[in-house]
Amino acid sequence: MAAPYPTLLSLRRREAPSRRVERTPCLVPPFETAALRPPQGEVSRLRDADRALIQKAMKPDFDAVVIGAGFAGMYMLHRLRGLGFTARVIEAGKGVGGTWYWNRYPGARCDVESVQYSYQFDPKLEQDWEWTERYATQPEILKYANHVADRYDLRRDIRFETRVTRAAFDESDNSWLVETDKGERLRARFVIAATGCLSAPNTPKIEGLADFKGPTYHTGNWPHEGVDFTGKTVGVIGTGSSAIQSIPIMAQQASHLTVFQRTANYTIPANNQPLDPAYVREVKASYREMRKRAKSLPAGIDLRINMASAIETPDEERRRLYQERWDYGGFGFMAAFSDLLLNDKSNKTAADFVRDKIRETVKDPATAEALAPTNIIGCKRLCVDSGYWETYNRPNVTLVDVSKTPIEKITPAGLQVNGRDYEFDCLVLATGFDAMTGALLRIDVRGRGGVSLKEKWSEGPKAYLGLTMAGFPNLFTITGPGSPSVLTNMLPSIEQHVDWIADCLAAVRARGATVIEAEKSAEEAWVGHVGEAAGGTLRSTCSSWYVGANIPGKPRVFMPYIGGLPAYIERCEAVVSKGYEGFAIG
Ligand code: NA7
Repeated sequence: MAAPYPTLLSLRRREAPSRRVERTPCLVPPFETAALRPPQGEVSRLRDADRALIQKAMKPDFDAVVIGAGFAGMYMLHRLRGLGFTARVIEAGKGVGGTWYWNRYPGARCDVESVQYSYQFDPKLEQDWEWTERYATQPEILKYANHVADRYDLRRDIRFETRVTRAAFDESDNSWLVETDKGERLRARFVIAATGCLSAPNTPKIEGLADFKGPTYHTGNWPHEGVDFTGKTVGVIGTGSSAIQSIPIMAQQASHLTVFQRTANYTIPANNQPLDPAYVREVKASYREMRKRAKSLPAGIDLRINMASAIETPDEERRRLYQERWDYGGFGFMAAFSDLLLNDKSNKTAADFVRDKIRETVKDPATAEALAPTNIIGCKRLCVDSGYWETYNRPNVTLVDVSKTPIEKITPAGLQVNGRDYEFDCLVLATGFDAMTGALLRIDVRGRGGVSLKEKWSEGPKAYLGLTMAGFPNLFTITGPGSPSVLTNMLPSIEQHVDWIADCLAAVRARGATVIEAEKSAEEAWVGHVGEAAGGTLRSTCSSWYVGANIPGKPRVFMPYIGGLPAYIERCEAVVSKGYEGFAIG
C-alpha cells in the first residue's frame, strides 16, 4: 500500500544530486503537500536535515496565485512583481484580456469612452497608446490588453488555457492549495480572484436547447474566427447590451433576423466617431487632471453632472437638456439631472423622453410600442448603441415579444412561443451572465473548516469592502460584490482595488505575519451598509442582473456598492490608516 504521505526517503532522493530533476516552478510535486505532514509524534524523532526537507516541500510555491488575466489580473501581477512577490496567474483563455477576450460578438465595444477606459498607473503608457474611436471596439481593446502584456512582460507568469477548479485554505500553515483542470496543484500564501464581474455566461435552461440542429452562439463566448451570417436566417434571444450592440450588425448580414424580447431596454445613441487628433492631444496633455476629476465622481467617469432636479426644472428647459445629452450620446444622458435614480417622477421624465424617441424612430407603431420600455430608466444597466432602434425599420428584422408568453421550447428548426413555431438557421443567445458571483462560485472555494463559499453566500454575497470574506483568510476579490465595480468605470475601480490589495500584502509581510482575515463584525457592518445604500435608490427595484434576478434561484440581493467611488475610496483608505481596521492579522 502506498504511504499516505511521501516518505523521508523519497524526499532525500528528490534532493540527491545524482537524481536532480528539473522542477517546473509552478507545479508542486505529484502529491498533496498537505499530505507531507508526518503523523503526530513523529516530528520530534526527525533529524534536523529531514525537518528542513519537509519544510522546504511545504513552502508555498508562490506568494500569490491570481485567477484571471483580464485587466485586473494583469495589473495585479505587475504590482506583485514590483513588490518582489512571486506570483502565478491562471487564465482559462488562450490569451489575456478577460471580458475582451471572450466577448467577440459583432459590434462589441465598450460603453465608456476609450480615453477613460484605460489604465492610469503608468503615464508613459497613457502617452504611447493611441485610441482611434470615441468608444473602442472589442478588437482594439484586446489589442491594448496584449500591448500591456507585452510591454510589462507579463506572459511568462501566466498559465493559459487552464482553469482553477478548487481552492482550499490550509489552516495549518495559512496557505491556499489551488487545483486546476490540468491536474496541477499549487500552494500559495494568497489567492486573488480577478475573475471578472461578467465572465460566467448564462445559458438559459430552455427545453430542447440541445436539439437545435443549427449552430448556437453565446455572445459571451463568441467563436474566435467570427461568424458570417450572410444569407442565413437568425434567431436572437435577449435584448440586453450585447444584443443591442450586435443586432444592427447581424441584421446587415442575415437574410432575416428574428429578435425574441422578454424585457424592452433603454439605450442611448453612442454618437461614436473617430477620435479627433486635436482632442487626443488635449486629453494627453491633461490626463492627470481628468483622472482626478473622474475619481471624484460617483461612477469614476469624467462627465458633467447637472445637480438640478428633473421634476423641478421647467418642461421646455428639461427637454432641451435631455436633447443636448441625447445628441452628445452615451451614459452622460443619466447625468442630465441629479435625481433621476432617486425620484420616480423625475425618472419618468427621462423615460418618457426616450420612449418618444423610439416612437419617432421606429416606423411600425406596434413594434415601437413593444420596444418602448415600461420600467425605470437606468434601473437595469443603460445601454449605449449605434443604430439599434433604426434596425427595426429594416424589412428583414422582426421583433417577437415574449414578455407575456415565454419561449416554450427550442425545436430542431427554431423555437416555439405561444404555440407558434419560428424557424431559423442559427441561434444567438444574448442572454447575459451569472453576474458578480458566478465566476467565483463556479470554483470550489473552501475556507476555514472546509466551509464552501457557496454555503457562505447562500443568502447572497457577503464580503468586507467587496474585497475579502470572513472565514476565507488570505483570499481577495477584485471588484467583488459589495464594491462599486459594475456601477463605475471598471478600469479605475480595478486599479484602486489592485493597489489596495498590493499595499495590504506588503503591510502583512512587513509585520512578519502570514495571515489576514476580515472580522465577521466588520463584514456584517459593511454588508448592511451596502444594502442600506441600495435601498435608497430606484436601482434596486427592478429585476436586473445587479440583483441576480436573471438567474433562477439566485438570492435577490443588490450586489454592487452604490455609495459611489469617492465614498468607497475614502472608506478603504480609512481602514488602512486605522491599521487595517476590521481585519485580524497574524
Ligand atoms: P443582459 O443585460 O443580462 O441581457 C440578457 C438578455 O437576455 C435580457 O434581455 C434578458 O431578458 C434576456 N434573457 C435571458 N434569459 C432569457 C430567456 N430565458 N428568455 C428570453 N430572454 C432571456 O446581458 P448582456 O450580455 O446583454 O449584457 C451584460 C452586461 O455586459 C451589460 O449590462 C453591460 O454592462 C455589458 P430579461 O431582461 O432578463 O427579461
